[in-house]
Amino acid sequence: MLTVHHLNNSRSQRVLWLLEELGVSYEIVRYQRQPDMRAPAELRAIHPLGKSPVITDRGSTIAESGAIIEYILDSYGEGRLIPPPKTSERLRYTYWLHYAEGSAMPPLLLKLLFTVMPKRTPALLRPVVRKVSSQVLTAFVNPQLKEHMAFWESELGKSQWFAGDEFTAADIQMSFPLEAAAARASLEEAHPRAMAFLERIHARPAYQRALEKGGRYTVGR
Ligand SMILES: N[C@@H](CCC(=O)N[C@@H](CS)C(=O)NCC(=O)O)C(=O)O
Repeated sequence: MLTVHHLNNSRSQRVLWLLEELGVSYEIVRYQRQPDMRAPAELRAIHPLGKSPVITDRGSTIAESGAIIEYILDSYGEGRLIPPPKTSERLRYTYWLHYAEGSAMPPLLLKLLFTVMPKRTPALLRPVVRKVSSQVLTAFVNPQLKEHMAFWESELGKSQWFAGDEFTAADIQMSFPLEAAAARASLEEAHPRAMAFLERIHARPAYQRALEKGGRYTVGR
């Protein structure tokens, strides 16, 4: 049976959600984040980078959210949640599937790191680290996030889902950047379509079932 190696409160929530949308049976092996938020060492026994999500199925180990989504849809999708090939929707789908981790997440991760860093610095060094972090955020990270969020807002004005009028796995992949932006980049300010997207996905029964299976998920809530 397909196994999801699930790190609590992480991107592997998306994989649970996809499997729930498709009605595929799966089992969960759970891993708990350490106090420093890193994954425990046991996850490295499954994949050398020790990141989540990772799945194992039919003798293969597959890491990286986008690759996992492709594998699951190829193996179990029967054409669901992906637009037909050679359509403009399929092109948009492929774009968002890659963009989510390739372009949207890096500035969101920088935002998290430079926000948290001063809090975790010894008191003596904290004023310097706070100043540097604040400069990086102001000059580099926040302007980029602003552009990305405006881009999502504009794209969601063309259709209610990222690849077109139909809900697809690209929306599942894009959920994490939007949820992260709502949690740490003030997405709620002046991005009503993006916030409505989040409301729509959170109302889906499969999203709710995945939450029950995956446990506490503070990025999404
Ligand atoms: N681009 C990768 C990112 C994987 C990733 O960074 N996962 C985080 C969880 S959201 C993780 O495993 N963090 C724990 C750690 O780095 O130790 C993907 O989408 O699968």
